[in-house]
Amino acid sequence: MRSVTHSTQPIEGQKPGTSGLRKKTPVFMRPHYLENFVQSIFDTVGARGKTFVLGGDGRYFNDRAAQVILKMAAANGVARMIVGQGALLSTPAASHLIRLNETDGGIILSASHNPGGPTEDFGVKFNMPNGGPAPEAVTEAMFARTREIAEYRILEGAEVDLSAPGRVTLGAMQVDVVDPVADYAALMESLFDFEAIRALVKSGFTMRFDGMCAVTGPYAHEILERRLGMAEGTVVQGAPLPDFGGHHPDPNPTWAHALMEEMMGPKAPDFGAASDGDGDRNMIVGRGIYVSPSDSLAVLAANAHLAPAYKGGLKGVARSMPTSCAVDRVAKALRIEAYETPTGWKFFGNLLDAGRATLCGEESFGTGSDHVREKDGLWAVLLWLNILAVRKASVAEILHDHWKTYGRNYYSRHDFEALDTHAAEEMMSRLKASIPTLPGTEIEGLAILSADDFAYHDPVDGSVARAQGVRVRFTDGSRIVLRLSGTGTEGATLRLYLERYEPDPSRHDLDPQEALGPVIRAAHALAGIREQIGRDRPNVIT
Ligand code: VG1
Ligand code: CO
Repeated sequence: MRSVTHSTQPIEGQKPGTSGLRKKTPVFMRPHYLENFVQSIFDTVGARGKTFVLGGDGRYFNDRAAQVILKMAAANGVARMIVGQGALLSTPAASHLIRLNETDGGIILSASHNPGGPTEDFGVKFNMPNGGPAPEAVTEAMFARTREIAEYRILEGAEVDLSAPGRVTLGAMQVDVVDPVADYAALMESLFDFEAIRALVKSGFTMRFDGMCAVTGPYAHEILERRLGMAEGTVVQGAPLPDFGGHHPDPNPTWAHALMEEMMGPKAPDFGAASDGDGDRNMIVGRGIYVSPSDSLAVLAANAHLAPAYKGGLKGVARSMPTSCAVDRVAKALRIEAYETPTGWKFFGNLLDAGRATLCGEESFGTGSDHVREKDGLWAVLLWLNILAVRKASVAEILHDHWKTYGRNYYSRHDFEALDTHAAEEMMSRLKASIPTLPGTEIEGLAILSADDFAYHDPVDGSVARAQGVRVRFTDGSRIVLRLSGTGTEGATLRLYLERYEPDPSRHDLDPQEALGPVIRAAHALAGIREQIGRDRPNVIT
C-alpha cells in the first residue's frame, strides 16, 4: 500500500453552512470534490498521530465516501479511526463516541433531514473533541483552506472491511470498527429510569416510532423493542436505506404524515415519535395531539427532574432565537438562566461545556442535553417516556397542564422553499434596511415594540455572530422572525417563524394557524412576501 499525493485546484463554494458542507450528491462525487474538503479539514485541525470517529446516516455515497476518508486519514498520518459498522453512526452516537474515547474529533457524513440518493443531497461535517459541531472560526478556516488547496494525500490499495466489529489496519493506521448502537444504548440506560418505562409498557402502554428509513431504526429497535420490551413492530420503517425509501427523512407533520394520521386516528397508540436522516431530530405526538417542538422543549425543561440524570435540577436552558419563548417561562419559574442563541447546534457547545446550560432546543425538532454535544432524537423520546412513566398521565394531559401553568405560546414555522436566491436575498435586505423605521409603527393592528437583526455575543468566549435573522416584537408579546436557511442545496428557503402568547386557558385549544392569523398577516405585509418572492403560501408548515 502506497501513499500518493495528488495535485488539485480549489473548488468554488465549499463553505459549510448551518451544519456542515451540504451539496447535491453528484457534486460531491465529482473528481477531487470530497478529497479537497477532507484534506482541508485535516490541514486545519491536524492529522498526524490523531484519533477520529467516522460514520454517517447511511445515505447514498456514505459507504464510498467513508472509504475515501479512511484512505486519506491513513495517508495523512492519522493514528486511529473509530468507525461505525457499515460506516453507520447517528449524529448523537458519533458525538458520544468522540467524547467517550477522548478523541480529537470526528467526521460525520450526513445531510440530515435532506433527501438522499444519486440525485439528492450529501454532506460532510466535522465535530470537535468536545463532540460538538465545529464553531464558525474553525469552519471558516476550513473554507479558507479549500480556496488555496493545491494537493491532497491518499493511500492507494484495498478498501477496509467495515462489515463487522473488530480491529484492522490500513497502512500504519489502526481502524476500530464498532457496533454503532452499543455505547449509545448504554448511555441512554445511564440517564433514564428504564425500569419505570418497562413497567409502563407492561401496564399496556403502546407506542409507534417511525424511523423514516434512516439511521435511527437500529437504535430504536434495540432500545425501544429489545431493552424496554415494547412489542415488535413498534418501530416502523426501521431499516436504513440509501435513499430513505424515496422519502424526505424530516420528522414533521408534512413529511411524517403516515405517523400523524395514525396518531390522529381511532386506533392511535398512546405515544408516537419520529426521527430524521441522521437521528438528531425528533417529533413527538400524543394520541390525538401534536406537540410542537418549542412546547416539547418547555415540557422537558419543566419535568426533567423526574429522570435520574436530571434529578438535581437544570443549570440553565438555551434555545435558538427563532424557537418560541415557552421555555423561558419555565426557566423563570425554576429561577435558572435562559440563553438565546443563533440557529444551529454549534452555538450551544460553549454553554454546555461551561456548565451554564443543561438542556437546549430548537424549533426545528431538535432537543438535547449535556450528555452529548449534538441534538438527540431518541434521547428526547426517552425523556418523554420517562416523564410519562412517572407522571402516569397522557401527553394531552401533560400539555394542557403545562399551558395552564405557564400560558400557551402559539407557534408555527412557514417555509417557502426553492426560491430564486437573488429575490430572497433582495427581500431580506429590504427588510433589514427598514428595521430602524419600524418601532412605534402599527401593522395589521399590531404595534411594533422593537426590531433588529439578531447578533449573538457568546458569554463564554466573547465571539460575536451577526446577521442571524430579523426579529420583530409586538407590544402584545407576539413575535415574528425571518431568516434564510443555511442547509439547503437548491435556491433559497425563507423561514418565517410566528409566535403569539395566550395566557387564557379557555383559549388554549385553538388551531395555531388561526390563533396566529394576525401575526401571519403582519409578517406578510411587513416583508412584502408576495411582491418580493412571488409566493402567497408556504410549502411546508410546522
Ligand atoms: C436547519 C434548522 C436548524 C438546525 C439545522 C441542522 O437549519 O433550522 O435549527 O440546526 O437545520 O439540523 P437552516 O439553516 O436550514 O434553518 V439537521 O438535523 O439538518 O443537522
Ligand atoms: Co439531523
